[in-house]
Amino acid sequence: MKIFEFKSVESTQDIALKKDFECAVVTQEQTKGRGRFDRKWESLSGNLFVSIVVKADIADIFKLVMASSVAIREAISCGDIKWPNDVLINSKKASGVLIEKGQEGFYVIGIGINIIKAPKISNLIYPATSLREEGVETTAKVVLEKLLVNIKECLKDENLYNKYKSYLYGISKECKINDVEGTLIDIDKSGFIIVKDKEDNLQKIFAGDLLFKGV
Ligand code: BT5
Repeated sequence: MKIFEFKSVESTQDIALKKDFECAVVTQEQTKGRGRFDRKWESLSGNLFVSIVVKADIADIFKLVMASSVAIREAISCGDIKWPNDVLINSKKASGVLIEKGQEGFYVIGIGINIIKAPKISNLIYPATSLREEGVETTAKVVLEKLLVNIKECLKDENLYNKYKSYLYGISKECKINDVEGTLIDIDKSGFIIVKDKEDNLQKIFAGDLLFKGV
């Protein structure tokens, strides 16, 4: 896979969104890194910022979600996946994923992993952490190499859903998502989370910010 490497860019997503072949765009630093819902992704130099262009269509979205988070989890050998695809270490956020539609027939998986530094942001529900702060010493380059191999393998893995579930954080915990409060029961094969609400109804939810009580 071709890898485009930069020293500093606004966002690797913007470059990758223009590519119409499978490749990866990586940078040492981002000046306008972004998260989901147009939120900011703090991009400190020394951490990993990569956007991977893959052939896919809308029906594959949940597969991309699962493959990216399992690939990250296995590349760093620690942590839990918080639905849909954050990776938390000790309930703190070390990695985030942004999936966007690229050129016709392609999707872009944007991955940020805090390798050596976590940004200091106050009032976060899931405080930021880095691998270094959690006692894992590695480099962006080493994690990137593993990640690219893992993503390819995960996209072909027939056991991906079970692997994803095995790393998933919060089953049976009390949670809140959008305006639904209850207990996280499960996640189905299409990517919906199933929450048992206070009236004991099962609610299926596809998108939103999942929060857990006491975290
Ligand atoms: C994400 O969004 O977690 C997706 C992050 C994707 C970043 C990658 S880096 C390579 C590629 N190029 C880009 O421009 N983006 C992608 P979301 O779930 O919306 O989380 C964003 C929220 O996480 C922010 O509102 C902050 O609360 C928090 N946050 C921001 N920067 C963080 C960091 N470095 N570490 C941990 N939490 C952070």
